[in-house]
Amino acid sequence: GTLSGQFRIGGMTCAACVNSVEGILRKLPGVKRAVVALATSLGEVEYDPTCISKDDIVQAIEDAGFEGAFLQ
Ligand code: 9UX
Repeated sequence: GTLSGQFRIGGMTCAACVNSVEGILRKLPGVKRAVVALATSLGEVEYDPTCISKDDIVQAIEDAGFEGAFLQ
């Protein structure tokens, strides 16, 4: 099955940041869809929890130099 998670992303200051974060997320194994909004600093990811965890997704965001935190 697929789960959906919303997260806050810190450190995005231009549209290229958004493209970068979306590209990173979409390349992760188990991520089916990722959309990120600059204006709200929010993102949504659909993922297969048997392949990847929320913590893994946050770690990938942070490895790229941004701050990531899943919302409840
Ligand atoms: Mo824009 Mo983001 O020049 O890391 S790409 S600030």
